[in-house]
Amino acid sequence: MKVMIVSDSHRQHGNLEKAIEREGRLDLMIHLGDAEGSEFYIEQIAGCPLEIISGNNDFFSDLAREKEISIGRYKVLLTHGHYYNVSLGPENILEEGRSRGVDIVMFGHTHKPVLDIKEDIVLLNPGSISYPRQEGKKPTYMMMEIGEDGNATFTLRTIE
Ligand SMILES: [Mn+2]
Repeated sequence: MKVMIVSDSHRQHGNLEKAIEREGRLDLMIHLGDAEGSEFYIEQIAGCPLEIISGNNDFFSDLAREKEISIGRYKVLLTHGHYYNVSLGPENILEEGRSRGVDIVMFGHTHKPVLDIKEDIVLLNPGSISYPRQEGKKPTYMMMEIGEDGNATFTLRTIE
């Protein structure tokens, strides 16, 4: 099972189109907010189901603010992250994920990728596919693949 995780596209889809073309057939696309009304377009180009939540720039959106979904045997919290002050650090979102008992917390908002695989929980931020802010400022997204043993592997991917 192949899952693409993106965030903070802010109505710029060139890099997202490149990423989709590069990865080939997907089983699921996850968007962690700030699509700014482009969710139908994104679902169309993904060619697979889309799980999406609203971000702090989705003012008029009727998307859910957060979701808990299952991917394989993993329980996953999808949240943009601004409710947990992720710009200041991961402490609050980590606590929220642990209190909900999820296996993976996926968030965005900072436009900086994070992949922190702890013993009890995974913190994952794919960065921004459109407006990266980490050092080097390359657009990023994350791939999650579930193998035949049911285990997930995560890969941070960069667009040059
Ligand atoms: Mn954003």
